Amino acid sequence: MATLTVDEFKQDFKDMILRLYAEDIKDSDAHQQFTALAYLLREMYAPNLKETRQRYENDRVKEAYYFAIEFLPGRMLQTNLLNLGLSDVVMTGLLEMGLDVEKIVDAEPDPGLGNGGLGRLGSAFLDSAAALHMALNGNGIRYQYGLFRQTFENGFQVEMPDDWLRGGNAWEVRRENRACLVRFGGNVWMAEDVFGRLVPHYENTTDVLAVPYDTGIVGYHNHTVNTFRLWSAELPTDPSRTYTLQEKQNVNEITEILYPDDSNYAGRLLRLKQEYFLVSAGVQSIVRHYRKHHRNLNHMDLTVAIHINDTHPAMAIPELMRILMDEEFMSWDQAWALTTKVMSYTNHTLLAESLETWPEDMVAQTVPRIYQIIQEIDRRFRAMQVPVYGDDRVNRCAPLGNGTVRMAYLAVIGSHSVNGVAKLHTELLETDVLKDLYRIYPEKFNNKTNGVTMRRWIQIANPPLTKLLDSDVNGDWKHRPLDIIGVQSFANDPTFLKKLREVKVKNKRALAKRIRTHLNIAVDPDHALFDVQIKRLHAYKRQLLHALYIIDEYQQIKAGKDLAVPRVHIFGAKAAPSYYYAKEIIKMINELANLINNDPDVGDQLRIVFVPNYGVSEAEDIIPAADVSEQISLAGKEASGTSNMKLMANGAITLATMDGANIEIADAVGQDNIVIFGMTAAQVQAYTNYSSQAIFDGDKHLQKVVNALIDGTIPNIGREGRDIYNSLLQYNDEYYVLADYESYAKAQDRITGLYQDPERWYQMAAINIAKSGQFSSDLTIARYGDDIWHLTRDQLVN
Ligand code: B1H
Repeated sequence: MATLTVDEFKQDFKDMILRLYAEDIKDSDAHQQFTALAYLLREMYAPNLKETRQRYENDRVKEAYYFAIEFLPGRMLQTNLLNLGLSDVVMTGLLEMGLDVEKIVDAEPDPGLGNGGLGRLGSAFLDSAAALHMALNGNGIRYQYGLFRQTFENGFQVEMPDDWLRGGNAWEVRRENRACLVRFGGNVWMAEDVFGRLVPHYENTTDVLAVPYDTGIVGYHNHTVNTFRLWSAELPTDPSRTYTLQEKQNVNEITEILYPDDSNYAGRLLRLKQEYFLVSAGVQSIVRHYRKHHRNLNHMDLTVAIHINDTHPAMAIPELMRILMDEEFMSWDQAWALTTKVMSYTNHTLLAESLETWPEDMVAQTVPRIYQIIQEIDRRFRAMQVPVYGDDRVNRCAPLGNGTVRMAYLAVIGSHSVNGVAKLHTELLETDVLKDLYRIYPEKFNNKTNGVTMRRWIQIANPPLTKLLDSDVNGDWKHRPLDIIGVQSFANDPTFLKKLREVKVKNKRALAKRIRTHLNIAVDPDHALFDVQIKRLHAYKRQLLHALYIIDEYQQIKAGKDLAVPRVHIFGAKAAPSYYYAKEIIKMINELANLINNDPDVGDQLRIVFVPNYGVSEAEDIIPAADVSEQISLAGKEASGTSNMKLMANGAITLATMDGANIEIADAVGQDNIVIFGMTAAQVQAYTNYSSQAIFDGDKHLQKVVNALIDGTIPNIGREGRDIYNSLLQYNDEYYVLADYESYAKAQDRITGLYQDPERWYQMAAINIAKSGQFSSDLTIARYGDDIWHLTRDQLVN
């Protein structure tokens, strides 16, 4: 923790503005003020960054490297202030100088280097590891453009480039001295060198310079600052060569954009290049670093662990094999033993369409040496396993099949650990998606239920709740997440529940104000229930189910029946630009919003707010104000979910199917404190003769709701309404929306009933907060460290 008085801070800040911009504070703008603050903080933690690195090196501390094609760090100013223990001093100083703190915070670009939960999880893990003194480093891509910025025009999603680096990035340090070369394409053949060793010979390759940019990840109130390294592709600086403009473009495009497809595999050549670029640069720099202190790599597994986050970085396996054999001259067997000890893999999805399979010829042309190694992995896997498990099973799960490289199988075979991200998800991996490999390697499989960092989602996003917990709850919930259980002892204390209600109303008022200013929609924070669904737009997540219920409510009002509780339905969701159906859902919800928000018959009873450009920063505004958390995916489809955890920790009541981590939330809070509906995963699996038409035909009420999509009730959705209607009826409703509708509507009615009894409602909220500790990413990352990577850590958390 840094020590600094308010006056010292004010002086330092003034000096920094002068040094950076040759200006007085009064002439500086919010972005300059943010930048000056960031530089000040960086100066403060830089010594700790250096010392942390040196400590790991000198003490031969085992370090893990989290390889991920995406991260979603969120804004870092408040995180760093909190972790350095400087929030109060700096806030006070800024206020005394008459500066607008909120404007300064908002001036920091929110790096959109990920699509959703997968990227956010990686960033939460880095935050938690630093808090626990765990040596975990991030390794990713420095995309020049992050996930697109979403706006709505006539209700349609419009995508704009996210030029997040335009104003510079105050947190990063470019380290050209640590750059390395990544080789693509060309021809490769094996031939003996002068010592008679078999080594690869390359011709006509395209070499790309990978330049690292490092950002410090500051530990919470400790001295650890870990490294988050992002790689940028540049032309090599070979003075003997000149490059054409086209060549320059080919290189630069590798790290230009993030692919905007969440849970969907596109199979583009450029994406394959991104994956190998990340992996090769990352593994090379790890090996180089290790080599500084070791004569050979024989015992690398004792101090290095590499984690493959989803299959995107799975080529780390053949890449490490390449280096061990081609550059360190290890035998295959020795290299393979080492590689499998170093590597571990997390699977994040059960959806067939998101499992990566690259065409073999594309891999052969793009990374020929890596392809050779994958072929050899495949050959040896078959030779070893066919005699035991037979041709059929081995064919089904070998790394190569149907002319493709099957990345998930490669990742499992090349790792010592494979984990799913919630209990149900891991179970389904074992019994379904990866069952053949589970049969062969049962010992590799384990579960690590996801988590969220309570520093960002409670301490930063929800100061009123933080204050209440600090004043009323015993223990040390900020360091020991499970201590938040202390809230449970107040579950029957009307005074506490009243305070909890005041916290929620305060947050709802703040959100209502933002909605009013930015979207020009009036919502009533004092009476209406805020019903929140925030996540990527995907058919399996079933925003449509939620929307159908809103149509139902609207029809009720139009029929002259008032809602018992006024509702504000809040959506936040980006659709992948190429995901046509998801964009139609957005258009439909926006038109429904337009209709409902402007219909005088509705009065104050119903609102829809579709918050554009949903991301980490928007989540920080919405989550503390949520009453209801919609987690309504078709059971068996959502691997875990993490917004469910953030929302419960902020006292929202979960309305959920038994899917992903919802099941564990239900176990934690008990059936009385969550609202569960719909089919279970087993019921979905067993439901072989589903006919959405039959359900539709048998339910008059449902017919009226669904027909609103096509009967002109909702203006301006001629085509979209018809397409959505057809998806439900003509195409037999792939995600069982109609099958679950009745159960969902009843669950919503239960919510309405519960909300009318505030004491009961806030009792439920209190229990949800009390039980949220187990979903802290501090606990999750401690388990990764203990069970998978074998790292040392702070023992406070258990
Ligand atoms: C999750 C993805 C994902 N699972 C491919 N898979 C991507 C797959 O760019 N791509 O190609 C991007 C993302 N993301 C999510 O991971 C799950 O759907 C959530 O249920 C889970 O909570 C989250 C973190 O484990």
